[in-house]
Amino acid sequence: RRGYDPRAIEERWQRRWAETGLYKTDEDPSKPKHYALTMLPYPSGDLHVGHWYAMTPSDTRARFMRMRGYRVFFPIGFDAFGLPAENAAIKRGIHPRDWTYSNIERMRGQLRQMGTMFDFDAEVVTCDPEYYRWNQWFFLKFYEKGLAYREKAPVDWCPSCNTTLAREQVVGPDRRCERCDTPVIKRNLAQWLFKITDYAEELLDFSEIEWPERVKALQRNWIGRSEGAEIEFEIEGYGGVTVFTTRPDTLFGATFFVVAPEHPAVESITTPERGEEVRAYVERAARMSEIDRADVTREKTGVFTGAYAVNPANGERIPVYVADYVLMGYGTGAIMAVPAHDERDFEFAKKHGIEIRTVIAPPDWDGSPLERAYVGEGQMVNSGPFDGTPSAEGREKVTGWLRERGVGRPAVNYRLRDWLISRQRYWGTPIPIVYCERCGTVPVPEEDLPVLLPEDAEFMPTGESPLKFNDEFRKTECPRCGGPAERETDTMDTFVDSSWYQYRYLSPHYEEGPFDPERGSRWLPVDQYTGGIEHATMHLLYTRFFTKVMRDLGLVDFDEPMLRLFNQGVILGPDGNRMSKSRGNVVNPQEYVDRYGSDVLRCYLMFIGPWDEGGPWDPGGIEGVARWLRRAFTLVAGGDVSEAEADPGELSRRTHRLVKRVTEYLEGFRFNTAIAALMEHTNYLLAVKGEVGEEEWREAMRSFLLVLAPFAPHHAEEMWEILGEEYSVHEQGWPSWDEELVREETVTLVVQVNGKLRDRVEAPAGVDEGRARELALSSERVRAHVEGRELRKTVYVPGRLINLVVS
Ligand code: ANZ
Repeated sequence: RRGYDPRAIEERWQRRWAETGLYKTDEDPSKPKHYALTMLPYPSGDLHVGHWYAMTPSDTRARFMRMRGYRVFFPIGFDAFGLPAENAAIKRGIHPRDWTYSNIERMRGQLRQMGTMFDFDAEVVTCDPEYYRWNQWFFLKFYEKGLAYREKAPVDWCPSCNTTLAREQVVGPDRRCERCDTPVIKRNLAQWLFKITDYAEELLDFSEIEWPERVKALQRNWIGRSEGAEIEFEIEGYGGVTVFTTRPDTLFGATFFVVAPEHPAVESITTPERGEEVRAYVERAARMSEIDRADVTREKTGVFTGAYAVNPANGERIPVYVADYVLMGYGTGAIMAVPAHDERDFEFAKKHGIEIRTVIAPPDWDGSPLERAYVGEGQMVNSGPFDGTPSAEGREKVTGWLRERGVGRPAVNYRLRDWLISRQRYWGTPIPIVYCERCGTVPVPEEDLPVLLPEDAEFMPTGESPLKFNDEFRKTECPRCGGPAERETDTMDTFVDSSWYQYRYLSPHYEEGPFDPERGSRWLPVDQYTGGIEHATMHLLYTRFFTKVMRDLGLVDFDEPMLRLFNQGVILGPDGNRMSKSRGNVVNPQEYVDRYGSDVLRCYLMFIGPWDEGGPWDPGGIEGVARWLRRAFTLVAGGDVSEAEADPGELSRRTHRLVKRVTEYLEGFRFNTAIAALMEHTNYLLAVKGEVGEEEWREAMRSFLLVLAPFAPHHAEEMWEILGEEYSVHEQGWPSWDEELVREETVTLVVQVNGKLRDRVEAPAGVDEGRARELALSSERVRAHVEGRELRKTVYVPGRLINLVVS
C-alpha cells in the first residue's frame, strides 16, 4: 500500500502518461470529433493563476468529452511575438528570441505539471519561421485579393525626435513624447491595413454560432452599423461635400455645417481672413486622440471657416465650421448640423449663437423654442412639403426625394475601421513587401518565403522598427526586375498570428500550406473555444474575419472558426482586486502546486464559483479542497470489508444520481456545482465504507472515480490502480445512469403567504426549510404577493407546507 503523497503520485502518473502516449490525439474515424481549444498563452515567463484558471477547467471539459466517446483534439502553443520580449532586450540586453524561447521552455514544464491532456505534439510557437512564414503567405493572398493595402494613416509622431512613437511612448494627459517632452502630433504615415470592413455586414451574422450574448453584443457594437443617407451640400466657390446622417428627416433643420479638422476641403474653403484661426485650430486638434475627441462630455469647440454651404432642401445658406467633435474616420468626415435634434449640435449652436429650428415636434409641443435637443420621434414641422409626416416615415421620404434630385441616396455606415497591421517593431513577422524604384510596391514571391527576421538588430527605443537600421535586411533586389530595392521594415501586429493558429495546430510542420487540408476535413471547425471576454472585439473578431477570407480563398468550406464559445471570469487576489505586482496580491500557482499538488489547485479553482464569474482567491478554500481529496483517497486505502449493513439500494441510487448530476453540470460548464456534488458523495461513501458488500462497493467506487477523473486526473488514476482496475482510468467510457434509479421521490408543498394559500410546488422528498423557501419564492404567483415586502419569517411543516410571513 502506498501512502498519500500527492506530489509523488502526480509526478509518477505524469511520467507514465508521457511514456505510454496516453494523450496522443485519438484519430479513430469511427468516433465523432471534438476540437476543444483554449486561448494560447503569451510566454511571459511563468504560468500565473489566470492561466490555471483558464486552462484546467477547459482540460476537465475536454477529458469529459473524451470519456464520452469523442475523439478529442486539445492542443496548446505559444503566442510568442510581441512587445515584452523587445522591452526585455532593451532593458537587459537579452535577445528577444533567447528571452522568448527560454520562457517557453520553462512554461512547457509548468504546463505538464498541470496534468492536462494537451497533445504536445501539436504545439505551435508563433515566432518560429515555420509558423510566421504562413502569416506572410496569408498577407500575400490578402494582397492579391485587394484585402491588404497600404494607406497613409494617422500615427503618433514626435516633431523633435523626428520619429513615430508607439502608443505607450506617448505619456501624460497632454500627450508628450516620453523622451524629450515635446507635444506629440498625429502624422499621416504609410501603413498596411487589412480590409476587414469588406466583411462588416457578414460579421454581424451570428446565426451559425453559439456564443455568449455579451460577446455578440460587444462585436455588434464595435461594428456599429447605422442606417441613414448620404446627402450632398454645395459649398459656395468649392463644390459638393457629402455628409452622412442617420436623420435625413431633420434636413430642414440643418442650420450649420461642420467639417472635421482633417477634411480635405478645409484649406480650400477657408477664407483668407479666417485662415490663421482655422490653421491654429487644426493643429491643436491634431494633437488629440480620437478617444478624447469623441468624448461627449468635452466642451464642443470649433471655428468658422468663412465659407457657406447650401441646404439642398430649401436653398438656405448655412455657415461652415471646423470642429473636432466631427471625426474624419467616421461617415464622410462632414455633417449637416441640426441643433434642435442633436445634443452636440445643440450645445455648439448655443455657444455660437446659431439658429435652433425645431423640425420634429415633440409630443404636446406648443411651438416654443426647445430647452434642449429633442432626439426622439415625432411629426415633421417647418419642413415644407413634408410637414405632418411622422419622422420615421420621413426618413425614407426625404431620402427618396433627394435621390430623385440626384443629391442624396440611402447609405449604411459602420463604425468598424480597417485593421491597421503595421508595427514599427522588431519582434514580429516581417511584412513580405519590397519597394523598387522602377516597379513600385512588389510582393515577395511565395517561393521566397519566409522573409526571415534577421538575428542581429539594434534594440533602441526609437519608436521605429530596428529593421530600418539593418542595411543587410533592408537592402535587397527587386523580385521583378532584379534592380536595387528596399524591404518593408515594419512588422505585423501580433493579432495576425492568433487569427489562424487553430488551423496550424492540425499540422504544425506542414510545408504545403498553412494547414493540411486532409487533417482539416477531419477536425475543423473548432467545436468549443474557451477564453477571456477581454478578447471579445479584437482577437475574436479578427479570427472570424480570417476564416471568412480563408473560405473565400477556398481553404475551408465553413463560415465560422469556433462554433461554441465560453468565457471564464477573472480570478482576483484575496483582497478582491485584480492581481497585480504593484498591489502585492499576486498568487503564485507554483507555491500551491508544491504544497498541495496540482489536482488540489485544479479542483479549488473550479470550486470557487461559477466559472464565468471568477472571484477572489481564498487561502482557506484551497485548504478545504485539499482536505476533501485527502479524505477521498482514504476510500481506497485499506479498511476491512465487514458486515453489509448499509442499504445497497441507496448506494446505487446515490451513485446514479451523482453520475447524472456531474454529467449535466459538465455539459453546462458548472464545475463548481459538480465538485460540490462530488464532495457530498464522498462524505456519503466514507459513511458507508465497510458496510456494503464488496461487489456493490467496487461498482460504486468505479463510477465515483470515473466521474472524478476529469477534475482530479492524478488522484483518480492512482485510486483506480489501487482499486485493482486496469490502466488507465482516462481511457474508460463515461458511466451512464438509470433514469428509474435517479428519479427522486417528490412531495407537493402547499405554499401560503400570510396564511393564505397561494400555490403548490413540487419538491424533492426530505427537502429542508431553506430549499423549500427557495422553491416557494421561485413561483410567480407567490412572488406577486411577496415582492416589495419584507419577509419576516417562515413557518415550515416538513414535506407539507410552508407559510411565508411578510410585513
Ligand atoms: C444630422 C442629424 C440630425 C444627426 C439629428 C443626428 C441627429 P451614428 O448613429 O453613431 O451612426 N455624424 C456623422 N458623421 C460624423 C462624424 N464623422 N463625426 C461626428 N459625428 C458624425 O451617428 C450618425 C450621426 O452622427 C449622423 O446623423 C451625424 O449627425 C453624426 F437630429 O446628422 B446626424
